[in-house]
Amino acid sequence: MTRMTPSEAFVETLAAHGIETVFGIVGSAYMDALDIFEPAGIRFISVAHEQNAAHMADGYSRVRDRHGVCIAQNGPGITNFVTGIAAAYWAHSPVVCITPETGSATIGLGGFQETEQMPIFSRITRFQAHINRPDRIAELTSRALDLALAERGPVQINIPRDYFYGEIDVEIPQPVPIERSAGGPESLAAATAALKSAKFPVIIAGGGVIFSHGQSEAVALAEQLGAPVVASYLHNDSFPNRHELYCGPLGYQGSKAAMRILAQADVVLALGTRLGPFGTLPQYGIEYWPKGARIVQVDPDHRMIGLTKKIDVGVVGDARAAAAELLTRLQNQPLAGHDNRSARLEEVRRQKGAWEEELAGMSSAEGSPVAPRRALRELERAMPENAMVTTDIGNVCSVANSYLRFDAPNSFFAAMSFGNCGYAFPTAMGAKVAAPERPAVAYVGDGAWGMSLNEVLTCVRERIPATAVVFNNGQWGAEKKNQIDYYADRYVGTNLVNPSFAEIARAMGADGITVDAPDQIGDALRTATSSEVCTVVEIKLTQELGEPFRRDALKKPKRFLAKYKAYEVA
Ligand SMILES: Cc1ncc(C[n+]2csc(CCOP(=O)(O)OP(=O)(O)O)c2C)c(N)n1
Ligand SMILES: [Mg+2]
Repeated sequence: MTRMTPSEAFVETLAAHGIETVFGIVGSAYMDALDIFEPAGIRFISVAHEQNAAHMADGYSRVRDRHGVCIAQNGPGITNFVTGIAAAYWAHSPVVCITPETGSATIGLGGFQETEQMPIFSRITRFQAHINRPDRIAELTSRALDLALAERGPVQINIPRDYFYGEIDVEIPQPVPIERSAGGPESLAAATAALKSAKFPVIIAGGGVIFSHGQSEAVALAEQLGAPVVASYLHNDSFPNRHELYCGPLGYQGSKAAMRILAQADVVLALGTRLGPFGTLPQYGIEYWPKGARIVQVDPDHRMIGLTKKIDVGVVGDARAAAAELLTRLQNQPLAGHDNRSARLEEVRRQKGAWEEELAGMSSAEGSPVAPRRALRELERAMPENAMVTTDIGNVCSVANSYLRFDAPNSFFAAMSFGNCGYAFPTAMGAKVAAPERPAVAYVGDGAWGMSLNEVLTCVRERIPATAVVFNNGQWGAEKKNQIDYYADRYVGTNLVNPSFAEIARAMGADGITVDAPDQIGDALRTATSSEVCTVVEIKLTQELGEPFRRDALKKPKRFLAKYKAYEVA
């Protein structure tokens, strides 16, 4: 036991868990701890809005595969975190949300900057630690830090602001890492049997393959089975895209080849995926989910097993360990899918070829302003090998799903199922802080850019040379697409009036490049990603839009009242 202040115990515990970076905005509530971040080896990155601090922590955590930490002032600073933490929850990011709270002596009186901070985060965190006495600050902080990694999701550490002060005798806890296993013997035996008997096995490689560092095990298993591999929605970096067995990503604006191959499966190995419902909806009119196939699902979270799809075998296990175990069990075994291996591979080649040809045909438009798909193709061509790419929620960003290819894991950090506009840029900033040697590129729509551009200030101030590619189409396009398809072109709230975003970036002390022709895009991206300063590449696009997000959830409007009759669409 050592005598120290709770602030010292708190900061020492963060340091003991290897925390080097904290994103946030200063506040008196935790200034006593903040004051000793630097001597503890912790860099405090001062941002423009707390939501973005949470997104930066998310991006940082996804790249480092370690904690991403954010902190703010009690009350309004903390409520500003909510969207960022919800996004991290659905991205499975180990974000640590530190929430100093109003003082314990006056809580409940409605003093300054007071709100109940535990209920707000109760459904978007994996664990909430409330520091109920100053002398438990290290223990509870350490517990939260362990659980963020063990359960791969955000945790909250709620600290009454007066509990940073005082004197306590404390031992700083060391991290308690957990070992993950392949799953139970019975489910693994059933999974092996299913894969052995498969005539057309297909693997869905999910985020769990990345989180478990299981890419080489997944590759070995796919090769052993001769199984085509598709990536789950927005996990385009879960399997080397160059591999001959790789077909492409599923889901909205994904690969038709991946969908057509999955549709032929008789056994599906869903490896490290919860099979999120949005990511498995029919696309392009293709009902690709193989309803007759036997489904083997591997996920470390037993609550995800069989949640969204009917499955035949559920393995509660780690994707890497399970893949390695299945590989061992399948070695030197007769495989029903062995004889038609080359035909299957031929089918993969055929489907990939057809989709690439279709994509190329859609992506070759000339002219200024630039057609969105042409812009995405030019960006794809110019993307540096080791880039980290984040994508926002918007029509152009979503169409990018077909044009983003990766060979290494931890390269693609899309706004996942929470689907919030404003995710991509701060996440790219966090990624850049986590891996300064790699280019960090955010794809952002012009509407969403209005939520993020304030963080260019942070990039300048904190020297974070992230790149933003802003798709300037003068509209909240993804939502306008619904008005086009369902609401007789009545554009309520979807037209934008934009300034020059490149000029704004320059006024903020960053660089800005405006491009309005296809042949300028590659150079602009290369200049931006090799620059020492944050660069905003603004691309002037046509207003062309791809398929809407939610055909599954929209209906033509029906109106009963006479005054709204003209607003009915037959
Ligand atoms: C925080 C938040 N607000 C609103 C929405 C609804 N929404 C989804 S896509 C979209 C339009 C995005 O427009 P823009 O960023 O310009 O991209 P574009 O669709 O034009 O490519 C909106 C408003 C959302 N997903 N998140
Ligand atoms: Mg737009």
